[in-house]
Amino acid sequence: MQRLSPETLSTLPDHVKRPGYDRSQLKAGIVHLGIGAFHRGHQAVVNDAAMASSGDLRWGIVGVSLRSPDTRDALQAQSGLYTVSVLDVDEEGAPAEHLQVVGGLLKVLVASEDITAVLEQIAHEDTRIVSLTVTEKGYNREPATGALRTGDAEIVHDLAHANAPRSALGVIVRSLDLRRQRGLPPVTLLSCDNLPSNGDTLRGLVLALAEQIDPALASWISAQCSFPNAMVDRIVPRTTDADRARISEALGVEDAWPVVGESFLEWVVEDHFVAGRPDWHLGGARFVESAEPFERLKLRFVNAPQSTLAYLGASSGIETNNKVIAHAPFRRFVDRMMREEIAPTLGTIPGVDLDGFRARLLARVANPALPHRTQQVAMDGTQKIPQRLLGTIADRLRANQPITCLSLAVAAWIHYLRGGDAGVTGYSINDPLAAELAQRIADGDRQAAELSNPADAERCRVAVFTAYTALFGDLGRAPRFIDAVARHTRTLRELGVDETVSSLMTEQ
Ligand code: CS2
Repeated sequence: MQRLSPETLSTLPDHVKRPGYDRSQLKAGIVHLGIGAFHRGHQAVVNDAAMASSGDLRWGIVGVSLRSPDTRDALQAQSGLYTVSVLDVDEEGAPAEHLQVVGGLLKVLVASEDITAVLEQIAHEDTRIVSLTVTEKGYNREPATGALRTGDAEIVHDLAHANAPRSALGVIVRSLDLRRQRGLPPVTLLSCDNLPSNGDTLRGLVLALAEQIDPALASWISAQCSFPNAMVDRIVPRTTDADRARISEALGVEDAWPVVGESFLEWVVEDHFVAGRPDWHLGGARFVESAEPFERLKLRFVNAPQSTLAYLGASSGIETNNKVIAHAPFRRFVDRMMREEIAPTLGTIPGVDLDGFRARLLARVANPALPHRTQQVAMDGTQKIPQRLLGTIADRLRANQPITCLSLAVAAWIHYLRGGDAGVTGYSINDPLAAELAQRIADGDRQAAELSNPADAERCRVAVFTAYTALFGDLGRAPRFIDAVARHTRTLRELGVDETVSSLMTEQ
């Protein structure tokens, strides 16, 4: 089979949407760090639509992989072209697929192979925006506070070798230094990761690192560059071999790395761009003065339920989130958690009806055409749980409100870390802090072994675990929190996930 490429574009079936502009006229205005599926199925799609509508072609994208050459290797032979498949079900419940070839990606650089090429690309006069989807762990931050983890191996490396950085933060700091030295204008740094106040967080981390390398550089960045906050939302699971085969078959040419996603897409961005920006609103993005309420909505009302379902499912042997939510007690549980315990912490958000939003989220997760693996969502819990669940719990405890369901979500994570239900096997914990987590669990078990009363022993296990301050902050020492979590971890271990959730739902 021939490859998807500029030469084979004209052979694609009519129903496949193609770039609506002349690719040869594109300039590389955007450098994107973390060229994974999410960026290719979200920002790049909006960017393509904006360029096609406005005719402003200064916004081609140069993608950067910090480590793995896989995306570059797959897309090089396709000149950066790839397919986005939108998978939904039609009115009769049958799967419906819409294919679109995205043209805005010019090339992919691999930082671990050629760091100079990456730094020079950002320090190029055409570059105006550096955007990022490097996942939560790519920010080298303390989970509870968002501060720079100065002891992190990558950061230690980048402080010693500022000219040849490995971390995203190090790449940004060094390339901004080159721009400053060359008298080039500043750029906008745009985080598109699921972090609270992601722009402010990125700014704080970049400045903290720059300050240690050269305080004058830190002042330049602080005065010249902007870091808008942004909320991003689209379910984009990892592409499977079956997706590759099906999409290539439909195209009539081989696409080595297409991306699959739902039709839902949200992008709410603060309009603070120091070097211009594409007309992304023409592609469905919204520009606002403050993204904060939308970010909170996303983390607490989309990501928290997704993580909760993933831990319930992964620890009871269910492979994908759509199957977890198809189980009635799990669905009722997450619905109740959202309605009773999360929604009241969200306040009023302009233009958002929380009941409608909740129903739509549950339907999005249930989409059978787009299975999202529980293990994929469950990974990197230390990097996700604080902003997805713990902030909400802390807010509720401050207001003296119940945390019955939220504490079960945290307990489900702990249950998952401990190996899940009896009989569930075959997964390992994928988390940058996995060793620390395992150590805390072992310490808790050892201390609990001294206690004869099972309730005291369970409380002890949980208290040792949640005393991990870098993750739980002060919340980890709050007796109400420890008691609530311990009640659930014990039931989960003794009865398993299904019975724990089912009995909670009949209890109320
Ligand atoms: C998911 C997200 O993998 C995960 O942790 O919760 O990727 C989620 O699907 C997106 O944030 C939805 O916008």
